[in-house]
Amino acid sequence: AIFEYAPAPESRAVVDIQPAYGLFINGEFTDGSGPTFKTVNPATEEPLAEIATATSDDVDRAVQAARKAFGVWSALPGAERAKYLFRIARIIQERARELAVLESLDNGKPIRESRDVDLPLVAAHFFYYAGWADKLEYAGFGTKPLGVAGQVIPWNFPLLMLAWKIAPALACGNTVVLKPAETTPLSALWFADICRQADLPPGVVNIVTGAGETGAAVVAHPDVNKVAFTGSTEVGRIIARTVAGTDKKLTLELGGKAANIVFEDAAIDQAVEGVVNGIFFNQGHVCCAGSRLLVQESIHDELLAALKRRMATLRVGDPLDKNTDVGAINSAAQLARIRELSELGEAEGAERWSAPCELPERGFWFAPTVFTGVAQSHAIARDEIFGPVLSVLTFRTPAEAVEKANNTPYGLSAGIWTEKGSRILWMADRLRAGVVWANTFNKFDPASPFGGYKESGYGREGGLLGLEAYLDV
Ligand code: TXE
Repeated sequence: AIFEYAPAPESRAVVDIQPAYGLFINGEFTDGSGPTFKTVNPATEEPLAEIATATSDDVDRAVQAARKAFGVWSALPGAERAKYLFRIARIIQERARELAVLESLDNGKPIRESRDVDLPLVAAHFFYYAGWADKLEYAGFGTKPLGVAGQVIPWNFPLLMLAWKIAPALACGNTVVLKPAETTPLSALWFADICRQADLPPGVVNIVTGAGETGAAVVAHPDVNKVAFTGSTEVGRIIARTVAGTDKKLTLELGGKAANIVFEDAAIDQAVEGVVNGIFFNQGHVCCAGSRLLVQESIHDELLAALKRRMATLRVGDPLDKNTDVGAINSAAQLARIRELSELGEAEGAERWSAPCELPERGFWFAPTVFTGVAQSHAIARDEIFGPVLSVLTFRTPAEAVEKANNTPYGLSAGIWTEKGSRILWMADRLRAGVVWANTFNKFDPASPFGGYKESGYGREGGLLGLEAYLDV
C-alpha cells in the first residue's frame, strides 16, 4: 500500500500544532515584520495558530534567498534535483496522515477527500515532476530555468496547489517564493518542514504568509522572473496589470462555471454520481466544479428526482469524521458570498431545494443546494458561486447544449454524459473549455495538463505542458 492509514484519523492529536508560526526563508523559520493573524478551524471557528505576515521587506529577504539559491540549484545536474523531489514525495507519503488531518482542520474539507484525493495527488505530482528533472532535453522546451518563481495560491486545495506550483518549478531548476492563502497557511508551513527534512538546500523554497498585500509584494518584486497565480479572476486581472511591461512570465488559473451536460441516453445513476461529485466535492470550492447542470429536457424530471434522492443521503458535518461527504465552508466571507448569490437566485425566480440536514451550530456551513428553473440570465447561471450550489438548465439538441455551455466568460472545464462515443467527440471539439471529461468528472492526473480558455486564465499546469511555464523556450 502506498498509504498506511490508522483506522480513524478523527483526532487532531496526530497533528502537533504550535501556537505560532513564522515565515520560512533561506531554510529557517523567522519572524515576519507585519501584524500576526489567526488561522481558524472553519468547522468550529476555533483558532488553530497565530501566523506571521510578511511585509515587502520580508518578501525581499525571501526573494534574495531564492535568488542566491538559484545559482546552486540550477547548476545541479537534473538527476540530483530529481533525488530531492523523490525524497520530498516519499516524505509526503510517510506523513500523509498528519498532513490530511492538518488540511481538513485548516480548510474544512472532509478527511476522506484530503486522505484519498488531495494527499495522493500531492505525492503523485512530486513523483511525476521528479521524473522529468533529468529528462528536460526531451520535453522540447529547452533546459534553461527562468530564475525565481513567485507563486500565489488559493485556499481550496492548499497543499495540492502548492504541489502544482512547486514541483514543476523545482524540477526545471527554478527556486521559489510561495504565498499560501491567508485562511489556509498551515500545510505550506508543514511543507517547509518537509523541505528541511529532505535537506533541500536553503533558499530553494521560501514560504511567505500573509494576505493579499503579501501576494502583491511577491508579484511586484523586480527580482522575480516568473509569476504563477491561482485564484479569483478579479485578482488575476490585477496581477496581469502588475506584470504587464515587465520581463516576468505569467500563468493564471482563475475561476470557472463549468457545464455538466447530461444526455437522455446517459447511464442515469452514473450521471447522478458524477453530478454530485462535480458540485459537492470539496463543498464546491473547486475552480472546475460542475456548477451548471445542463440536462436534456426529456429526462429532466427523472434526473432531478434521482439527484435529490442522492443529495438527501449526503452526510454534512465534522470534516474529521471519515463518513462525512460534505465539510465546512472555508471562511465566513466565502459563506456570505454563497448565501448572497443563493438569495439572488431565489429573488430572480429560480426554485431552490436544499438537502435536509442538520448543520452544526458553530462554524461555517451550507447545505447542498440545487436550483431548478434557472435562466441563462440569472446570476446563479453566470457567476462563480464557489460553494455547494448547483444551477440546473435544460437543452433539447446537442447544438443547444454547446451554445449554453459556452455562454460564459469562463472556460475551464466541462463534462459530458452519454453512451454515444461520436457525440462525446463532437461535443468536445466545440466546447470552449480547457478540460473536457466524458462520463466522469473532477478526475485529475499529474500527467494531464490543466488550465483554462477565456477568462479562466492562460498557461497549463501538469503534464509535459506544465514544464513550459518554468523553462525559457
Ligand atoms: O480569492 P483571491 P478569494 C474565486 C471564488 C471565490 C472568489 C474569492 O469564486 O469566491 O474567487 O476568493 C491572494 N495580489 N476563487 O477572495 O483574493 C490571496 O491572498 C496578489 C477561485 O479567496 O483571488 C490568496 O493567496 N495576491 C479560485 C490568493 O490571492 C493576492 C480559488 C487567492 O485569493 C492579491 C480561490 C493581490 N492583489 C478563489 N489579492 C480558483 N481558481 O480555484 C489577493 N491575493
